[in-house]
Amino acid sequence: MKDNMLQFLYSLKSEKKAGFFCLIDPDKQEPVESAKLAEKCQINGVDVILVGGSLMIKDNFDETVRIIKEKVSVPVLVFPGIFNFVSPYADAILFLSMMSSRNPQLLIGEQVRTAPLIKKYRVEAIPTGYFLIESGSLTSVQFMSNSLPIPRTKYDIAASHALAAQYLGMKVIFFDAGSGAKQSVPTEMIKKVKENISIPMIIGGGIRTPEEAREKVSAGADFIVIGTAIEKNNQTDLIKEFADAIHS
Ligand code: 1GP
Repeated sequence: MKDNMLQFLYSLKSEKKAGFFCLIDPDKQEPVESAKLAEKCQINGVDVILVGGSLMIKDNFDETVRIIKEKVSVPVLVFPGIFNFVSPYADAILFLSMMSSRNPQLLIGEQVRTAPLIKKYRVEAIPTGYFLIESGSLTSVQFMSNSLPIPRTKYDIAASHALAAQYLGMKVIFFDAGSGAKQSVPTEMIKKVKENISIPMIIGGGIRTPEEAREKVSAGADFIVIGTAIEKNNQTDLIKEFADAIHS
């Protein structure tokens, strides 16, 4: 499975209505707790575990990925937030360029720093156009990236960015309102973007309920990322409800 993550994501999309990604932030708990959460997610219908965060203060990233990999059989992908990093234990990395930003460090600088490590560890890199969307309040990713999000009512700007990502060769795009966002990516924006591109779209940030997740899938989201809602309300039932809403 290690060499075919992109293919796995494409087939996930064709087998189920959409894929369910759970985001685990190593800064929020000890590695053993992260692994328990990942196991619970897998049992209750999560398709992919993402590991990452905006700060990574605890210096436990590799250990977290390693222990999660021991416990689950679903793919474990690195979602590096804004500062690219990689783990030899991961199945793949979402190799991000933050294309909503005009900060060169996030468009190409971080990638140059990380690329040799990806080669060394032989981790699959999935070229991902990453877009931060205005969410009603200042999120960690916005502050840490020192860049403006795409305004939430400017659908044309969003669609043009997504199309540029596709023409530049990105295999997937990620529209993110930021972790714990007050408002998730607008449903209308997802519709407008999907009309313009043919690559899959990941949607995350501020999705709190299964109903909201279902709405994003109906609008065209191919993959849904849930972090905070699961982390705060670490309940089997809720994870299952999210899985049902996303898959059906
Ligand atoms: C953040 O999209 C992810 O980058 C997940 O967001 O924590 O708000 O679910 P939440």
